[in-house]
Amino acid sequence: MAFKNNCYTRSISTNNCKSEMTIEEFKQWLKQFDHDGDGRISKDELRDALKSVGGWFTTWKSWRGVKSADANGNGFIDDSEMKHLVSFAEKRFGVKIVMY
Ligand SMILES: [Ca+2]
Repeated sequence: MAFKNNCYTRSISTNNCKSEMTIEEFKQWLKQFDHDGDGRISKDELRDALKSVGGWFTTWKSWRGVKSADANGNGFIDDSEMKHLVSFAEKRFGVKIVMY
C-alpha cells in the first residue's frame, strides 16, 4: 500500500511533511487519544490516533499496533510499552521518532 505523499502527518506537524518527534513528544501526542484517562492506550484509542493521521484499515492497524507493542499481553499499551510502538509509528504514522 502506498500513500500519495508524505504529508498525511500534518495533524502532527503542520509545517514539515517529514515530522520528527522524540519518544516523549510521541507519548504526549498519544495521550490526547487516551479518552478514559487511564494512562494506557487501548485498541480503540490507538484507532482514533490512526484516524487522526488518515489512512485505511485503522481497525486492523490498531490491532496490529497493540499486538506488537503489548509486552505483557493485557490488551493495552501502557507508558513503558509505548517505546515498542516506535517502529510501528514510523511506518503507520509517518513520523520519525528520535531518541535523546
Ligand atoms: Ca486509555
